[in-house]
Amino acid sequence: MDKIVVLTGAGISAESGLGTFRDAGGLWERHRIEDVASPEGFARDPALVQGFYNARRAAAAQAQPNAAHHALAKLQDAHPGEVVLVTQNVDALHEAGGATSVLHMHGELAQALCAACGHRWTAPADMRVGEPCPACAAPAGRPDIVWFGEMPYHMDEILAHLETCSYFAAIGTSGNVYPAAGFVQIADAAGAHCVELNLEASSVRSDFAEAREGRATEIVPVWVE
Ligand code: BV8
Repeated sequence: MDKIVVLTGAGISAESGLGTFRDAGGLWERHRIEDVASPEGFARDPALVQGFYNARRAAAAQAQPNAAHHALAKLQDAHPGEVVLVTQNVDALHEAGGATSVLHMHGELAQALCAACGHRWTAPADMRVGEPCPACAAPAGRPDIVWFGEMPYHMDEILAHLETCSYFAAIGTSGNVYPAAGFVQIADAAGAHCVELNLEASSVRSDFAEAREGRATEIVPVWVE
C-alpha cells in the first residue's frame, strides 16, 4: 500500500479569499502573533482574541473551496484509505471540497473548546468573552485552536503516518512553524518521495526532492493527475 501524506497550509486557501499569515497584508501583519495566537495573548486580552477569531470564522463561512481542495478530494477518492490529509488550516474548505478524514493539527474555527472541562461544541458565530460552556457552564469557552506553545492535535497519528508513507507533499505552507515544518524530514528519513507545491520556495525547500512552483489552483490539479 503506497501511503501518501499531504500537509497543507494557508496558501491552499488563499485563492478562496482567506488571508495567509505571512504574505503581504497577511493576518499577522494586523496583529502580533503573540497577541492573538497564544494562551498568554488570550489571557491578556480575550476580547481582542475572540474578535480576531470571530472575524476569521465569518470569513471562512463565506469562502468556497477551490480547485486545489477539490483535486485533493479526487486524490483521496482515487486511492481509498491511502491519502492522509493533514492541515495546518483552521477553515473547513477541505471538507467542503469533498475531502474525508482531515486531520486539523491546529484546530478548527468551527469548534469551541471549554478551557475548564475540555468539552468541545460547535462554535457560535460570535464567541463572547466568558462564553459559557454548555457542559459545565463555566465561562471558559474559547476557540478550539492550537496556539503557540500548545501541543498540536493528532501528533501520534501524524507521526505514525509520516514514518510509513511513500510520498509526502507539502502544499501552500511557508515552513516557518514547527512541528509541521519538520514533517518533511521525518518522511524523507522514512524513504518517502517529498514534493513541495507552493507559490515560492518555503523555508524548508531544501529538504524536498522535488518542487513545483505556482498557484495551488493550477499546480495541485496537475500534480494529482
Ligand atoms: C509547539 C493556529 C510544543 C492559529 C497556528 C524556535 C524554533 C523552532 C520552533 C519554535 C521556536 N520557538 C517556538 C517554537 C515553537 C512554535 C513555532 O514553530 N514558532 C515559530 C514561529 C518559530 N510552535 C508552536 O508553538 C507549536 N507548538 O511547538 O508545542 C509543546 C511541546 C510539549 C507540550 C506542549 C507544547 C504550535 C504552533 C501552532 C500555532 N498555531 N495556527 C491560527 O490559525 O490562528 S500556526 C499558523 O501559522 C498556521 O496554522 C500555520 O501552521 C502556520 C504557518 O502558516 P502557513 O500555513 O505556512 O501560512 P503562511 O502565510 O506562513 O505561508 C503561506 C504559504 O503559501 C507561503 O509560502 C506562500 O508563498 C504560499 N502561497 C500563498 N498563496 C498561494 C500560496 N501557495 C500556493 N498557491 C497560492 N495561491
